[in-house]
Formats: sequence, structure tokens, C-alpha cells
Amino acid sequence: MTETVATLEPGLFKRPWVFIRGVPDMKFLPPEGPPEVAFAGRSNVGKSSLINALLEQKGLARTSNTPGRTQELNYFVPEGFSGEGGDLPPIALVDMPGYGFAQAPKEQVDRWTKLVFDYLKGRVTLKRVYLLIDGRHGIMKRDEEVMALLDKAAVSYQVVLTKADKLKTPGVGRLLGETSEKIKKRPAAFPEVLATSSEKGEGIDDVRAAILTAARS
Ligand SMILES: Nc1nc2c(ncn2[C@@H]2O[C@H](COP(=O)(O)OP(=O)(O)O)[C@@H](O)[C@H]2O)c(=O)[nH]1
Ligand SMILES: [Mg+2]
Repeated sequence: MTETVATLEPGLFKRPWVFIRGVPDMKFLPPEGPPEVAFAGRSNVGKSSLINALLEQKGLARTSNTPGRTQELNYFVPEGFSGEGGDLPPIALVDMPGYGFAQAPKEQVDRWTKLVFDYLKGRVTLKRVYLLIDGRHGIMKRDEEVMALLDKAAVSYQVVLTKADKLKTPGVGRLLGETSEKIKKRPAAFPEVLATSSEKGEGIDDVRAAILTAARS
């Protein structure tokens, strides 16, 4: 029996995925080829939880209550590709190191900034960044700075409000409206803002569909 090949179809998210590498520096990036979709946002906003919810694999991306712990670009791909000789996966999801951890030493912040800026500016196969915003706090100063960077680098990004389960229903609608209004003039921002709860599974299918569209583009 021949195994079906992982393609950019909704079934992709039902397949097993694997962590392939943590990249602490641009020189360790995997071979350029598959479209990449990256998840950025403050520490603790819910990046790793969202990746686990999208892939229905609870412990795949390591979630943590210790902000600022992950300092690498963590690569996740559908299982079954050697990565050698053109045997590349159809897509890669990248869990980016979080920002905005007040207690982080300057040296660490500088290293983060360099890695993230280099990646966002220089990775030609990066199709879309999902910029996660904690639904309880809304867009903060550091988020604005990252948006400005993405606009400058002309990297397409879409804002995702996280932890919607912590808000009352009217609160989610209001925040979606406010957030859309705030990003209206940002050239590289996708106008539609999504709301998710990784805990309750809300909005997860919308993010999956958006990822497929971005990866196919
Ligand atoms: N209530 C709720 N908590 C969440 C949700 N997503 C993440 N969290 C919690 O927020 C904390 C940080 O999540 P994590 O995914 O590690 O954030 P990251 O640092 O951005 O990768 C963890 O304690 C998660 O359990 C969500 O949708 N709802
Ligand atoms: Mg994380």
C-alpha cells in the first residue's frame, strides 16, 4: 500500500508532525524550499499552545510558564521527509522566540533582536507571520515595533488574538474591531484579525485555512 503524500490540503493538520530543529543562528536554518509560516508574539502570548492546537499534538511545541525561555526558531514539519536531496516537506511552521520579557538581560534581548530581524528580513520562503496578541492586553508597544519591522521588511502578517476564552463574548467582538482599526494603515498587515482559544479550540480552523492559503501563495 502506498502512503499518501503530505500536501497543502486540510488533511495536512491531521497528520503527524515532528520537530526538526531549533535554530539559534541564521547559519543553522534548514534548506530553503518549503513555504514557511512563522508565529511571533510576546513571551507567554500562546505561540506554542497555538501550534499544538493547530496540529492536535499536545506536547509537540513546548509550552511554558517561564517567559523568555525559548531563544531559538523552532521548526515543525509533517513527518516523513528526510530533508536531504530535495525530499523536503510541503510546509514548515516556525515557533519564534518571544519578546517583551522585561527581566531579560540586554545581551539576550540583543541576540533575540538580531536573530528575529535577520530571519524576518532575509528568509525569502517566509510566506506569512502570525502575530499573536494576548486578548486580555491588546496591542502593546513592543507589538507595534514588531509590526513596524514587518511593514518595513514587507513581510505579510496577520494578527491573531489569543486566549479568547478569558474574555466575555462581547469583549472578543469589541477587541476584534479595535484591533482591525489599529492595523488599518499598516501596509503589510492582513486586514482580517482572527480570535482563537487554544484551550477551547475556538478559531483554530480559521487559522488552519489561513495558513494553507498563505502557503499556497
Ligand atoms: N486560557 C488560555 N490559556 C492559554 C491559551 N493559550 C496559551 N495559554 C497559556 O498561556 C501560557 C503560555 O502559553 P505558551 O503557548 O507557552 O506561550 P508562548 O510563550 O507564546 O509560546 C501557558 O500557561 C498556556 O497554557 C488559551 O487559548 N487560553
Ligand atoms: Mg513558546
